[in-house]
Amino acid sequence: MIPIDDSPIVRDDKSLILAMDHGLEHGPVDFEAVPEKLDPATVFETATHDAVSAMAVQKGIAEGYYPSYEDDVNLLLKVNGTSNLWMGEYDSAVNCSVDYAAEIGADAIGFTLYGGSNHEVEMAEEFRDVQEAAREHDLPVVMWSYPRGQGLKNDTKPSTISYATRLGLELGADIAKVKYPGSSEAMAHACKAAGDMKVVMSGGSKTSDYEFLSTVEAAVRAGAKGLAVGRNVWQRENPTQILDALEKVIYDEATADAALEA
Ligand code: FBP
Repeated sequence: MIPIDDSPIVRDDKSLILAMDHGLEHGPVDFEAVPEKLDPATVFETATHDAVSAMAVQKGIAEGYYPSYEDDVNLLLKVNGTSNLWMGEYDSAVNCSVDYAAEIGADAIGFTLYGGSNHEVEMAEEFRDVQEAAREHDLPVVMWSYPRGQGLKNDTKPSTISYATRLGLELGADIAKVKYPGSSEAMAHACKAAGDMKVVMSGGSKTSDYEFLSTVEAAVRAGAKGLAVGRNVWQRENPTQILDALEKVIYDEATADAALEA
């Protein structure tokens, strides 16, 4: 097993994962304000920025676009996902095998686990297969750890987010991606609950530069090892500018103010 810190998706102990699986998870609605981003090549271009340590996409986009970017972008292949057309209890279809992900050049595997869903048991069993296959290929596993489902009223409650990171640790993820629990203190507890596993913050819907960078700063200060972000980067008019600032906040641990002034 290769130590996670030796993975190309980690730079100086941190990661900035640029996610673009929204066309599946949310539908084309996320691209309405930025119709040019419907072309995945535009987001792969953004992912060539030095700050981006991996780009997270589904199989079809990897097959079609990754060959043109494999020298400049590290691929995080998301092996499950569900559309917003699905109206049932939270679940995520496994739509790519780890063997095939490795064959098309993945540097890491991504998997969504909805702890608390009525489908948690099957999802955890699917995760077992994915995690063990990933170990065979020496590929790290990033868990989108999103407690959701009938019993969960608030998916960003501090105790829920700490439970989410702990699930990642105990089920064998290398990195867990979780929602920000609302404060640096709550994030610190979630990172502690993760033991030696890395925690990255989930980006969320687009906010102002300052609000976004301040939250990332607070998460990093609390022990988060970076960010997995989509809309807050590629829905912006100038993704390079926000990536320049994120590079400072994440890797240099600069404040949001300092990153914006530079
Ligand atoms: P964002 O930064 O745009 O939230 O993207 C990160 C991500 O996890 C995507 O990989 C995924 O498609 C989306 O968020 C899921 O969002 P939601 O939490 O709204 O279901």
